[in-house]
Amino acid sequence: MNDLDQLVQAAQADFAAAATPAQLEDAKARYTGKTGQVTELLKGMAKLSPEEKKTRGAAINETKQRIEAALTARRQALAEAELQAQLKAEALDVTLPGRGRSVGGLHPVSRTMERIEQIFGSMGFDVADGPEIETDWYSFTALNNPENHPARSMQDTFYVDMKDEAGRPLCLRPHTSPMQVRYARQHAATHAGKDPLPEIRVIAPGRTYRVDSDATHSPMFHQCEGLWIGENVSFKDLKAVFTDFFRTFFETDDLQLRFRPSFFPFTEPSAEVDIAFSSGPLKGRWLEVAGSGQVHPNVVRNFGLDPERHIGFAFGMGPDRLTMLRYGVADLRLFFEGDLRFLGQFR
Ligand code: 2NL
Repeated sequence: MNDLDQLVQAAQADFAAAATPAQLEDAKARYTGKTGQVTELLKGMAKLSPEEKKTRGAAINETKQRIEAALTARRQALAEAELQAQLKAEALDVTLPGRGRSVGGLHPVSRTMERIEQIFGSMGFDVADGPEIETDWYSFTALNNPENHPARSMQDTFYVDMKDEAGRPLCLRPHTSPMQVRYARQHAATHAGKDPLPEIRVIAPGRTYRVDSDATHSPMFHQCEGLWIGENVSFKDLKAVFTDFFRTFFETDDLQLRFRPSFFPFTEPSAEVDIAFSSGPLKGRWLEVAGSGQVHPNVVRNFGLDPERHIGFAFGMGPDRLTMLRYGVADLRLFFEGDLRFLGQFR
């Protein structure tokens, strides 16, 4: 084997040993670079005779071509290997089943809220909405709660670390009544001097907060209160509204209603409202579904109205409990845990 064949073989071995494109380019420089071995051989031809130059030159050029062919082959092999490695690293398993995209749905309590708004809306009730952080006056005082009433205590009501403009305490509203007081006062101011005063017919659905937590009480729960004030609104209207509401809500006419005397500071007289189904799993059981009563004269006064002329009724019901009854759910906490295995059943 002559020196040129040896040089080709050495280059092939060197190129084969290069594991990366950078190493390969280093190896290339040792042969065909400025000071590479092939370049040196070409420089060495200067001292040869013209005859020798011809044969030696041709041989060196052929050697250079073989080395460059080996280089090209190795470059392609390295590029191919790199591509394969990348394809392997970034491989997608197209046989994996997709994650799927399921359709969301309304929370069962939201469904109840929408139903309540729709049914009362059909009876001419407006829907009021307002702040969840309320003043002591709107939460308790306006509603005829005595100064020392236990509902005002920190054992029952969540107070926040802020005060209103007058430096009075602020709390998370323990019922949605404050909204109705705001609505009624606004109504009285807007229609001041009108005779007769247009009726107030409004419901206030929303989140409410109390210090209480067990299977039937959540510190955050929902309430829907209602208010109807006019010049001739009585308990018989309340009974008609409730009968209509509950029969529509539960989609049955096989439903009885009864009022049980009760006490609330903001109504006088007051009554609990019970319903009983005459068929189905709850057949014959009296279920407490709302509190109600004729709005107390002091509260009417706090609306900015004259209790001698403007009378009516108010009520409060629990949409969470109505949802439990409608769907047969035994534990209230399920509604607020966010478990899709539970919530997905109401779509
Ligand atoms: C209950 C009791 C009730 C009211 C709420 C009310 C609101 C105003 C004036 C007078 Cl602005 N009353 N609301 C009246 C009676 C009962 O709720 O057991 N709720 C679940």
